[in-house]
Amino acid sequence: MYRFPVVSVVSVVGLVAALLVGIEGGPASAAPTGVPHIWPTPQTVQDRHGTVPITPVAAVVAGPRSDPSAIGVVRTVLAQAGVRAVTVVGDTTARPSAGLTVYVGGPSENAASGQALHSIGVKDDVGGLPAGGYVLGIGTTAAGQGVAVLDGVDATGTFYAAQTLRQVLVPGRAVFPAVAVRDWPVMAVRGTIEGFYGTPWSDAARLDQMDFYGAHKMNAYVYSPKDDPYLRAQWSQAYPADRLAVLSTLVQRAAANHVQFTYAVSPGLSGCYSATADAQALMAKFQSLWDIGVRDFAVPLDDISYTAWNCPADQAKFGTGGGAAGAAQAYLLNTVQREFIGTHPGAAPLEMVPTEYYDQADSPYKTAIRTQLDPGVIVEWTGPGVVVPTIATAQAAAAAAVFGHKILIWDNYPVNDYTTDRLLLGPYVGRAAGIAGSIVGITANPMIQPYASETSVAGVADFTWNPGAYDPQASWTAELNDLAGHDAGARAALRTFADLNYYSNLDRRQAPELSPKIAAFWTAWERGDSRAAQRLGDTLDAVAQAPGVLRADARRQPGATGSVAADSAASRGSTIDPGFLADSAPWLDATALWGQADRAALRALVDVRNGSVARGITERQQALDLAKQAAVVTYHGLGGDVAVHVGDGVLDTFVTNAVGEVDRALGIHAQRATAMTSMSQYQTNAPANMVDGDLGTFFWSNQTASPGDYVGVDLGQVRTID
Ligand code: LTM
Repeated sequence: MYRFPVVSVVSVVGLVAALLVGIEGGPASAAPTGVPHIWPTPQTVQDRHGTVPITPVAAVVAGPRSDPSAIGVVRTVLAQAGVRAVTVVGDTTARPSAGLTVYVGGPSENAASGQALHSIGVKDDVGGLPAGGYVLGIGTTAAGQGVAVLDGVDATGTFYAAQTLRQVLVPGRAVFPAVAVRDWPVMAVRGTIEGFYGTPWSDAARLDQMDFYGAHKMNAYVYSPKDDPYLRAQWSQAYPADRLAVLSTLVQRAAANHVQFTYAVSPGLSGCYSATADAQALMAKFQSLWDIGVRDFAVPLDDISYTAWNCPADQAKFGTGGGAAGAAQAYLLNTVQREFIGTHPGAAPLEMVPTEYYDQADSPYKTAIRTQLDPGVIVEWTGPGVVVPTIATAQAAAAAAVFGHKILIWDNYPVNDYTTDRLLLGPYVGRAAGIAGSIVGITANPMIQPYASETSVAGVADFTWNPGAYDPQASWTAELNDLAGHDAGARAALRTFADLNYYSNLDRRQAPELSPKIAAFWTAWERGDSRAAQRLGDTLDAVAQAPGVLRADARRQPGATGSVAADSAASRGSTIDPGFLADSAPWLDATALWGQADRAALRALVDVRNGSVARGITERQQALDLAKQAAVVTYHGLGGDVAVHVGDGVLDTFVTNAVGEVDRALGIHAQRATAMTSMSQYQTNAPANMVDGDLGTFFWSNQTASPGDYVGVDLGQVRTID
């Protein structure tokens, strides 16, 4: 019997089966299947019309430097497709002549992949692609053998080719489409910055996020939680050994997913820019992280004062004002650049967050950064404001000019530390594709809730990879479906929930899918259309039941946690991620209550119109009681307790309007007034307090008013006010 040189475990039975299956399997089917959509959208996809069977026994051809994570993903994909045994063979030895063969690695990893691409008629033109680029070829050789080639320009590219292979698996069939994908990222840096105030993510959640980033071809994670004392308040203190050990596991997991783990330390609260000792302390901290494998470093200097120095020596050396602050920061960072980055081969360019991190108007501070900071340092910028609805091409270009350095956007979406009453689940929108020409990339600041952030962070992944092809709604839908798992009911429930948590500074619409249905109901209701209530009733039932559907879906997979092994980044679960449910718990609770409140209000309307007055009055009261409960569901965070908002302005307004309508029908002139606002609520100081007749309560917003915001009261009729 012919023996394959075996790199990893293989059974002799498996080898025999591989040959037999290959012979019996015959050539690829010619039936065109189309290629499943790949996220992020690749630069080029050539559908080669046909399928390649995934045989029960398959071979992986790997060179000595083939990316182990890519091999892990390939193994998982093959197992999902029903492959029972995988033989791993070397790239310079004889290869199997039958059965599906997957070549892992481009020219720098695998000597055989170029010829393998040639054998299926796909051009080997990975050379010249940017870092992370790859060619994925899947086809059938002249001899009828199925071949897939993961040809990365570097190991990261090969890993991304594996992620694409995962996505082109034709659902429910043990076949790959015949396809040639030539793909690369447009932006070099694509990721997140854990840079918010509030409860930092757990380490378990961080591990899961690394897998999520790898699966979405994101390559950057900046460790910068504001409430980790070792980053700001105690920035100069060394980590205890146990904490360093945990950070080390994060760094390794990041590396396995081809994510650069950036360590960011912020000395601005107490540091003295001119003091050699402080610069040494900063570099000693970096060294401790270097020793556990970190190669990317940042110094965020946001949210500190630059009018008050921490030591008199700084005033003496630099003077006062913004220009002096910029000069002082440049002085410290230039030391770090020269004495740490410059002396550590393999270190990535230093990143910094300026104290004026937003807008693109020139100032003495920005001038100092532009003219005095080492040109190799990358400057982070949040856009024309701190949390911005849009970033235009010209604005990014102006920022690059005014800061005079490479710009990395720190995008404050979906971060919710300034509005902890909300989950921001809407799509990532408002960034012009043209900004790619002026920036090195984007790191998005996510929510305090890591898993719930994924709905929009996936949009950041898609946008940064291929901004020209980015379709926010399509990307959002794909991610919601991925997050929900396979069940159609869970997918519908998750979409309903996300719609109710859509509002953000990027898009101030709330519940854009539910709102028009309610508006259509009122129009039909006023016309006397008797089916209107039935239609809306089904919709509101779906709202009320969505949390239960999602929670039941997660229970279908007992023992599932968010935590997965590095190579299982290849696949999301078949059910909704339990981490998402834990993150969303108060908002799910509120959704169920609001859904029931709206449903009761609708029933009251119908019963009163149909003459079942007693029942209608009971339902009216139920609606009000449920709404009251829904309005006080609380999120407990580091900053205190806040009543959560879900579908606000839509679900609550429906109860108010429906009860008002019932009251009018019953001849009750309660002179009810309705409160309304576009602004977020601080703690339990709800808009309804404006009209509750109690002068001791009030509406209080934690949001800075911007043009277009409103706070108002609809009296419902002309009334004298006192
Ligand atoms: O945006 C920056 C650079 N700094 C802070 C963040 O830490 C914070 O999470 C966001 C949102 O509140 N705003 C900031 O100013």
